[in-house]
Amino acid sequence: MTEMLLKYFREKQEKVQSERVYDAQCPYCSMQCKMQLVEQSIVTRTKHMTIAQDNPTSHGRICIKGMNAHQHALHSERITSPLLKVGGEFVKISWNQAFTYIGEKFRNLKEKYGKDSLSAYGGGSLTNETSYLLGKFARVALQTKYIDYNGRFCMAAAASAAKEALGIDRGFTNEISEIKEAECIILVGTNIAECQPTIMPYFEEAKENGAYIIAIDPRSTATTETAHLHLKIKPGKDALLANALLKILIEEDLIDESFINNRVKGWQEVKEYVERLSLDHIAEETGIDLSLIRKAGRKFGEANASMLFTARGVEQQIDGHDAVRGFLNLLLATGNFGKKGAGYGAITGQGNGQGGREHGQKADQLPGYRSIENIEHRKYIANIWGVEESELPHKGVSAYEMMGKIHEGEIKGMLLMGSNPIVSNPNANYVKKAIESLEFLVAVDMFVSETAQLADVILPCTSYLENKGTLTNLEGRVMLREGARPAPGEAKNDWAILRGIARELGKEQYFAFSDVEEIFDELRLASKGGSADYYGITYERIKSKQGILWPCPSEEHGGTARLFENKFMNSDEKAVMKVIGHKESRKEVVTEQYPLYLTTGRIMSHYLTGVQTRKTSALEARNFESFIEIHPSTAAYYGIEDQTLVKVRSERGEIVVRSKFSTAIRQDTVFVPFHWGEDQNVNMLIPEELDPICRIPGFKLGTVTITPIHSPILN
Ligand SMILES: Nc1nc2c(c(=O)[nH]1)N[C@H]1C(S)=C(S)[C@@H](COP(=O)(O)OP(=O)(O)OC[C@H]3O[C@@H](n4cnc5c(=O)[nH]c(N)nc54)[C@H](O)[C@@H]3O)O[C@H]1N2
Ligand SMILES: Nc1nc2c(c(=O)[nH]1)N[C@H]1C(S)=C(S)[C@@H](COP(=O)(O)OP(=O)(O)OC[C@H]3O[C@@H](n4cnc5c(=O)[nH]c(N)nc54)[C@H](O)[C@@H]3O)O[C@H]1N2
Ligand code: SF4
Ligand SMILES: [Mo]
Repeated sequence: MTEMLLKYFREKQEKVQSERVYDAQCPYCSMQCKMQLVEQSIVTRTKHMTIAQDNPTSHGRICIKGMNAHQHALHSERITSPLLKVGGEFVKISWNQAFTYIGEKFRNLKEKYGKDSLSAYGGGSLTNETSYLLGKFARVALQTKYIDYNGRFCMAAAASAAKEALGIDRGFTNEISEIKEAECIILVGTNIAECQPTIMPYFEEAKENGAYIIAIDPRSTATTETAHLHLKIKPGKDALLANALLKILIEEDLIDESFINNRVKGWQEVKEYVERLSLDHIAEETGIDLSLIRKAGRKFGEANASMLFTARGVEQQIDGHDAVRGFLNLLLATGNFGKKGAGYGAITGQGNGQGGREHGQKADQLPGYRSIENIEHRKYIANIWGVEESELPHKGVSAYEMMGKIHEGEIKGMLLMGSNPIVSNPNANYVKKAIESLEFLVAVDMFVSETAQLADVILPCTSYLENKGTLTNLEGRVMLREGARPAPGEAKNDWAILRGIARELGKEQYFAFSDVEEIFDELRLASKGGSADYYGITYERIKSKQGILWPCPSEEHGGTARLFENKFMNSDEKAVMKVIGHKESRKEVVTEQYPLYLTTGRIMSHYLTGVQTRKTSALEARNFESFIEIHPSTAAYYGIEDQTLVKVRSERGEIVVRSKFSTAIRQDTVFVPFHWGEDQNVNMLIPEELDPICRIPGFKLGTVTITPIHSPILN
């Protein structure tokens, strides 16, 4: 009887079940894996699952974050109507009320303190269309010079290094499929196995084809474990190591003289400089055995085609620009550009980290990677926007420096879109005070993040499932995200929110877009002739070709798979080498009071400040709190046991996290991820110094002391 009943119900279930499938693209890392959300209604219940879709970059792969991404987008804590803070509590208001109130506040601040009292702060999760519009919104609607974004913390060093050395910053100089053609690959400060997991098969294939892989990281990670050689460097010493490798290439006669003579400037100075350096001294300073450095240099130089990839381990340093230049010197000296299986890749971080830095959210940039200080560039963009060149503001300051401008009283109001700065900025206590002291803060988010909690108004935006637009992946491939699911409640697309506020500021005519594709068409024009030229890319073409690699200057152009085959992009078509001197003095060094190096980064299951992944039960179940990775011998010295609470203190603040013993880390170094806020926010410990060239903070190097917390209840 029971079986019959079950059969009856099963059959009935199948009858009433309905299924909807939404095409999607992962909201997280720069691989931008294609996927589908399957929504099944079964009697009274709706079930969701994410499945992978084939595409030229991720080939039908997704990782654990992608697989569970829908959990945050469908979460009950999504904000579904505008919220106004009244007496310390958020109350729901209508969009009309919100826009009117924001317009009034921004206008008042402008009248009282001037245009530059307003600011915009963006992020690399925003689509190209929103990034473009946010840049235009700051310059045309707010009319302020103060705009920057979280990409300043992410790609600034690699971007500025590639731009100066090679004349263009496209992340990867080659299509991703060329990785398998390389004979030697150096991975510097990148943990791709946890941070871009679906890229790993490319490296595995390269290995199967005989490639030799070298990883440079102070920790053993899932990535270094796949390498043939791991150089376990002391944090912050990468620039020195790059010079040592170059000296070895010279000593071993592995330099490509003809490539240098024809295509590179600055070689003599660099050569003379590194020849004077002592390899023994560098080995001691970097903490790496000289024989291993020599082996790495030989393998790299002897290969017919070598590739080198950098990520935040080497870039998020106060000499990040120079350190990347040091590694670019190696590729230039060996002629490893413009041919199959040879080239450079800055492994982009956020989903639209690449496109987000090309279209004008950066303080000194206009769309198409144009410069806001170049008169021709200003005129071109002013013309597209229909304003006078003289009306365009000049460059502002970098993201962290905006916090200084708030403290100084120069910035009074901010529109925050797609970032959680009180958790992601260095020197986080100072940053929290800055945000708290703003006269008016509007946060546009899906959730009440730690920073949104401090806002006067929170505006609900749509998620990756609901917001259509283009994003540019780590190869430079412009992809179209469908965003076809209806928005929950009254949530709006970011670009529509900008249009609504612009209207209140009397600038409606500049933002009168009725559809996201119209914004893209304006972006195409604005980028035309710029170094990030998207002019030839249309929604139709993206759909039919599954993404197009920029530069793509005309609709007849197929996109650019490999850069620099015949020329570099600097005006004289040559690449530029740079002498990397060592001004170590600005970096923190361990002292008796703060005897350990602190480095920070990521783990597989969480994303950035965790606002989205901490709302994802499948991920939260894996790691629900932060930790400190520490060598057991170091822990023993401080009387710390495994899995116990530890106070970690720097000159700027302190946090409490749980110990996690690992022999994989250097004994002089501890590692803490940055996915948690409040008393686990590791950025309260991170110094405020910035790289003088690209203004990236040194997230990868602080000095701390640690003490056990002997609490029988807590432990
Ligand atoms: N799971 C997950 N994936 C992500 C993200 C995430 O939050 N979680 N974020 C995305 C974003 S925005 C970014 S920017 C990327 C970041 O991607 P990665 O840069 O690969 O990630 P990190 O963990 O920050 O740092 C990489 C490695 O640098 C090492 N490192 C630390 N100090 C040094 C040093 O001084 N020298 C060298 N050579 N190495 C050092 C760390 O031990 C770490 O293993 O990941 C993207 N993907
Ligand atoms: N110690 C340390 N600090 C670091 C780093 C490190 O390695 N170590 N890495 C740095 C790096 S590389 C990065 S990229 C930054 C990132 O740090 P943040 O800029 O703070 O990035 P998220 O945590 O992703 O915050 C994004 C916020 O935007 C919301 N959001 C997501 N998608 C959208 C959208 O489409 N529209 C809108 N309006 N909102 C959206 C999310 O809900 C979330 O609240 O952190 C930096 N900070
Ligand atoms: S987090 Fe990155 S690798 Fe994982 S599914 Fe998303 S885009 Fe792909
Ligand atoms: Mo990033």
